[in-house]
Amino acid sequence: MKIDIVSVFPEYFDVMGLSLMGKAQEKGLLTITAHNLRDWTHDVHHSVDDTPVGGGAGMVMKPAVWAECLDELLGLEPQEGTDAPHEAATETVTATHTITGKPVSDETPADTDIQTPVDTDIRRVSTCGTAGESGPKTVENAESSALEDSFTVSDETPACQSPQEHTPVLIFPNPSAPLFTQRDATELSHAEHLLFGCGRYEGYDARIPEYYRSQGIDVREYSIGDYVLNGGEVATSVMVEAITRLIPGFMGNADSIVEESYTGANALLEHRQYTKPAEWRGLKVPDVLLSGDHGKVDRYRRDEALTRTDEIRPDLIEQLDCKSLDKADRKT
Ligand code: 6GU
Repeated sequence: MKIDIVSVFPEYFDVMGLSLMGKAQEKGLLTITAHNLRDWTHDVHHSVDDTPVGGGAGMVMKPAVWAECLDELLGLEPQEGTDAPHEAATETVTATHTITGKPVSDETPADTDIQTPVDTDIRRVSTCGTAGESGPKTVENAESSALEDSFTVSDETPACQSPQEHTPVLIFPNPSAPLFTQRDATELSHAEHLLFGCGRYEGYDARIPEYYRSQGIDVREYSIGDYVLNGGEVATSVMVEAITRLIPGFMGNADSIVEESYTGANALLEHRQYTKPAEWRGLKVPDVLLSGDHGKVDRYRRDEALTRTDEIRPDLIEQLDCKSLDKADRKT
């Protein structure tokens, strides 16, 4: 899977080189590239926002800058003349960087990022190599190795489809959009290319998603919860993590994601977990979990999941499909 993220703070995504997400990139299952939206501006101030039409507080992100960026990353023809005319940028700003499992400073001179020209075509960018590779790793290389890997782990992947044949899914985090759920994460984990556009300030011009939808692109807008964040970066990180952990081969232990506990009509909160010792600071692990009787353990855990869900998230109980309940469940 290839993930492009556009933001005015691409450094937010440096952490994606860590832990399982970093390992997945080293394995070639995943390529994440964070781009600086300001690389597509042409004025000396690299401005990306303007005052809201109709008045009101704050600033709104301008459609023209986004469009130049998204046209390029989506592989669409640039629309000459429809956007504000531009002079060539003279200043170099923070450049695109591919995030790998290794800190950039380990293997690449610190100023490599900053020297990338503004008009860089990301599909040709070579940035830092990953451990065990001799040459620099291009996005294209990473992508083809991702494809090879996914053939070995999943027979659902159709053969002989070039990546260009897959239009990307364009995702805009937006606190006023429908909630992002496990169901969305599962669906998007099958995509080959995701492009996230992180808004800041009071948001982005509403015509941006509208335009790309009109061009036949699969455009999604999602909120991650009922609270307000400063911008789409943290929401994007949340969605990327929820999606990528479902990629076949991503998790060391495949069992950990079999449950898919928030998906569909069987969505229940998980039962609580314990490890050893059986008694700690006077608090005991429930006896049944020590009994060695798997049937009883399963029943106990299922009851606990049902009771806890009823207490904490009654909305999930209401959505439950009655057919997914057995006789013993109904007693609980
Ligand atoms: Cl997607 N963006 C922002 N700015 N705030 C949020 C959100 C998104 N989801 C919940 N709060």
